[in-house]
Amino acid sequence: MTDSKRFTITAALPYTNGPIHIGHLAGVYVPADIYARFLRSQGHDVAFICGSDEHGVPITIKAKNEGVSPQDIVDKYHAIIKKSFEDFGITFDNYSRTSAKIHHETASVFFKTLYDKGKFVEEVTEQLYDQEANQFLADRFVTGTCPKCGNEEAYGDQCENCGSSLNATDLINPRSAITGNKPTLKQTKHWFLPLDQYEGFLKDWILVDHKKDWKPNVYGQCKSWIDDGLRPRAVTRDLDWGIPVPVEGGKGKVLYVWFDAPIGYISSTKEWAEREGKDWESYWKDKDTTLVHFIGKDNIVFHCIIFPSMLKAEGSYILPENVPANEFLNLEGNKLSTSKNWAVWLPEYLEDFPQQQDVLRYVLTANAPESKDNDFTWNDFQARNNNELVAIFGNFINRVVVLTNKYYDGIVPGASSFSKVDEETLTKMRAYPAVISSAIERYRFREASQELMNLARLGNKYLADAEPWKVIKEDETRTRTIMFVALQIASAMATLSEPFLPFTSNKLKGILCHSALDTETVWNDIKSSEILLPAGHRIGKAELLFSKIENDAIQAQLDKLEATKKANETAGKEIDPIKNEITWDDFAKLDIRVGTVLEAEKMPKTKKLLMLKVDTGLDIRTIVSGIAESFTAEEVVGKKVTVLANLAPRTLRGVESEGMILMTETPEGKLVFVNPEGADTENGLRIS
Ligand code: B3M
Ligand code: ZN
Repeated sequence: MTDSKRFTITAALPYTNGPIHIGHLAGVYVPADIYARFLRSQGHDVAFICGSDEHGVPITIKAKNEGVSPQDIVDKYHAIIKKSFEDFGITFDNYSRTSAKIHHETASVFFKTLYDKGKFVEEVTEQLYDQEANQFLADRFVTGTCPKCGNEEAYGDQCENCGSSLNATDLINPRSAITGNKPTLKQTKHWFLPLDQYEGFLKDWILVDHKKDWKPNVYGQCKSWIDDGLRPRAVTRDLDWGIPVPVEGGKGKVLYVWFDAPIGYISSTKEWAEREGKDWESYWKDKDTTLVHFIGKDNIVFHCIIFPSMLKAEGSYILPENVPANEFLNLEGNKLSTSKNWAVWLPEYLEDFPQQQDVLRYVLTANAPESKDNDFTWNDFQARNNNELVAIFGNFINRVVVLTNKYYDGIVPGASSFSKVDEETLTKMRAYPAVISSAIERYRFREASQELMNLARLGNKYLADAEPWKVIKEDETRTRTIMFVALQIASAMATLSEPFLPFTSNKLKGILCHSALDTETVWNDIKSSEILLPAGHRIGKAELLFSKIENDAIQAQLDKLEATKKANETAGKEIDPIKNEITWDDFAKLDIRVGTVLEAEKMPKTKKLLMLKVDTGLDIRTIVSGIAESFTAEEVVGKKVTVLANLAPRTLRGVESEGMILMTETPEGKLVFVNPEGADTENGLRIS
């Protein structure tokens, strides 16, 4: 860890076009919060900065779809997202928004500075245009095939599949997201950031200086872009929602959202500094400040290539020391998707699992997609809660607190001579601050969270082996020493768990009455031979830290996802295209009658076939029907059915089938009888 005077930690600004879900927490915000909390616990000066990303095409598309203004959309979701972060204990020092005046000013000044320094290339180029919608197609207003990876749903500015940053005119087979039309080309002026001119700087800064300390997934993406050759990128757009271009010729144009959004980190810092009476520039321009960006992998190019080039061009800013981007989290084997509602939304999680933010924080950290995409499953969520948080962490604390109250009325007993096991256990406990710190400093939060759980395992094992509930019958003195050691471990857990399990840590500090101690326990106290809970200190009563999650709670979540899947299948289901036209004579050939199923039986060795005896009013005949996966034989006996009576007989599995029962199939694949209305329809009545 650099011995920085201060840290500026940023977390990607979430788009305000919907609530946030577990993927956002796992990918960006929980690791960023762990890091910021840890740095504060070490006494560092930290500015943990974020805010809503309120410009960009997705917001205008959503506003258009809902018939409201973009400001209405951003106001709604800015509040929802801000509350979610508060609910989950994400401790931003400031959470701003890019529609704020301070951001418009900051971004405009930033653009103007680069403009006045001649850092942009002004160029009239042909851009994609939708004649019918009468507008240019930028970013998500256009989709097409990515020229790099073939993803057919790439956007005009970025391919989410391979992370490439694109110019809209790069897309193969572009289609307007507004009308679906094939775009035309139309001339328009934009200002380009000539990234090619920063190749040398980026090669040195990333490929040399940060070869060793940036995560391989981040370094690898940057290397492939730089090796592919960087091209000028337009940093303005022909749009009306965003920050107006503040120079001559900028009318009707706004700053590209990915030009303005990273500057949002700076404006949010300014807003915070003004409120707190601090100097914002020390957090962005002082060489003693360490800047770290927490993002998802789809934002790497913007945070490692484009924004640093902007900062370099402006000339007075520091550059990020690290950009520990995470990969993606999937949900039950499928990609998280806002549009498909395939997500666990944070507000809904809290409705279903009230007060259990730490369970989700822990599971998302323990399974974080730090080096590769990872899968969130509700079964794993239940297992980690029940087998680790309840059975190890919570169980140890509960036993220590219950026994201390039972044996000593809640007073920490004095220890006499430590046994070898006592000494070894305390030595192992004192090693955990360094072990956990080292993992956090290397952005290995999964590893760090498991080391915290190992500390709980140490306590659990120590108590299970020492068996104070037995020793107390013969040796009062020994029992006091055992409980003294166990209480020291409980106190260490209260302190070291804070970055990962803030709500639990707070509750545990309350149970142990940490506030009644002369000084707050800090990580260094645990390392040294400091006594964390001195003899005579009174702790509080036992309270459960975690509760078992039962199967029905998990099944309810799985059922919810199943319903979402079915809804998507229905929504996504194309209506079968109409068949070729037929003549009246063609139709007149069909003889369709009302019938009744008299008997039914499953045909042997088949999954789909039922053999039916049907009274058609003309006769009683055998009809073989492929409905066995939707109906049992019992279910169909006595049913009125619609029969195509003059269909040529066919032999199916050795049985001659005369005619066809008319059915339809629901989007979920269930067959349904197509039956004439009215219960008194006689067999044999003709349907025409
Ligand atoms: N709004 C988040 C995303 O791409 C994007 C991050 C901006 S950070 C400056 O999902
Ligand atoms: Zn691609």
